[in-house]
Amino acid sequence: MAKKRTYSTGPFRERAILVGVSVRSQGDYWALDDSIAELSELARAAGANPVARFTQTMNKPSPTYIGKGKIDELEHAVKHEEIDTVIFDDELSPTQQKTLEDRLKVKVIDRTALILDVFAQRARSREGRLQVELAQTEYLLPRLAGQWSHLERLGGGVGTRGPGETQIETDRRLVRRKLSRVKKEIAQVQSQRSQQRLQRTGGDTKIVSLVGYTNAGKSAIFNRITSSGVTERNQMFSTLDTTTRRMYLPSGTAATISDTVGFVHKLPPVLVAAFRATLEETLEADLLIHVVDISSPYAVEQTQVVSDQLSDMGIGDTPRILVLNKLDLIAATDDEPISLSVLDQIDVTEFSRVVTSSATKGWGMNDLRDAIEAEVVSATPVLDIASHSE
Ligand SMILES: Nc1nc2c(ncn2[C@@H]2O[C@H](COP(=O)(O)OP(=O)(O)OP(=O)(O)O)[C@@H](O)[C@H]2O)c(=O)[nH]1
Ligand SMILES: [Mg+2]
Repeated sequence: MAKKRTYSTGPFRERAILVGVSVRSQGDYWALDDSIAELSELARAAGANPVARFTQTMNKPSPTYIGKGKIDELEHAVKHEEIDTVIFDDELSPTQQKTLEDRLKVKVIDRTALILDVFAQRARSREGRLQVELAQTEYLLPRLAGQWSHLERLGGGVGTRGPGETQIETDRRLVRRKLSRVKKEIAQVQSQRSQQRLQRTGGDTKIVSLVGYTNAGKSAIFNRITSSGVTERNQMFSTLDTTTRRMYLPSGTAATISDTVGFVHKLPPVLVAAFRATLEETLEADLLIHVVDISSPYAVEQTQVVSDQLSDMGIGDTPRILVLNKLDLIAATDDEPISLSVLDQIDVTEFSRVVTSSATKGWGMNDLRDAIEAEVVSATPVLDIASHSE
């Protein structure tokens, strides 16, 4: 069957339908439409072309993820819109996925598979690839029964790419063997890294780590502060590997600062677990710099997601500086000064200091250096909202 294309030239992109639900009893602070908007961005990043959205608000979770009537509607749309893939906004259980795939007769993937796919495309270093491979394999293991013969028939593409792909036709025993091999390799990489860290820090240099939502500007700030050339790009998950540099604080004291992988709403736990080696600098940091893109309409939600994920990782109590970045994108006019209304909506007591910045304009970098110095040298937390001075 010939596939519809939006344009006659350019690469073929799978036509996808996005599906999300909001469950009243679960009271998520992230609105359904916003979550689907982000899913759409992830789908594009993975190479799909989202052509329709199906959403439903329900009183309680459904065993089939969405209601019966909606599945009928979806089935109809899949047939008539020549859909290749249906993407669900939450992690589906293996049974849900199988049931939906049997019913819709096209590839069914979930948010987790999509995020793993984007990571698989971005992974360059050996460590990054190993970690994505680990996460994909952990994700696939409970889903192996019967599913992959079906998927192979449907072809690969979005949600099936990456190092995990080669295992599609193997059985669980082989996958388990592979899991232990990957884990062993990661352990080796991890021990090399801790040795390097020890050499670098001599054990007593303070460790500072940038954290934040993907695309917030962590790499841009890192480059400004350390004069490095880490990739900064307007796309999700540009950074997967941690880069660490020595930095000198205004008083001359040395510290190390690390740029690392970003967070996202509903970040799959398999991924966080697999990326433990990469996140080591963050886990062991004396100070976290939480970077927020203040120009995003979701700045408040994104800040909350990152705070929650840091708590889940067991580092909710590490001292933290809040950096409100991309200040240049919310420029003030003569009549209206810059609005930092985000500050009214987030719990600033989590942070010892707040700095405003624009990494691209170079605003606020000296304030940030001063704030880091004050935190790691004096270690007396004071809530001090500095305005940029450059
Ligand atoms: N206008 C403006 N753009 C910025 C600013 N800071 C970063 N950017 C841009 O925002 C995009 C994302 O920046 P990155 O530094 O790659 O973001 P990141 O937080 O490292 O993102 P990931 O590595 O994907 O998690 C890039 O296109 C940057 O040039 C800023 O202060 N103002
Ligand atoms: Mg980055």
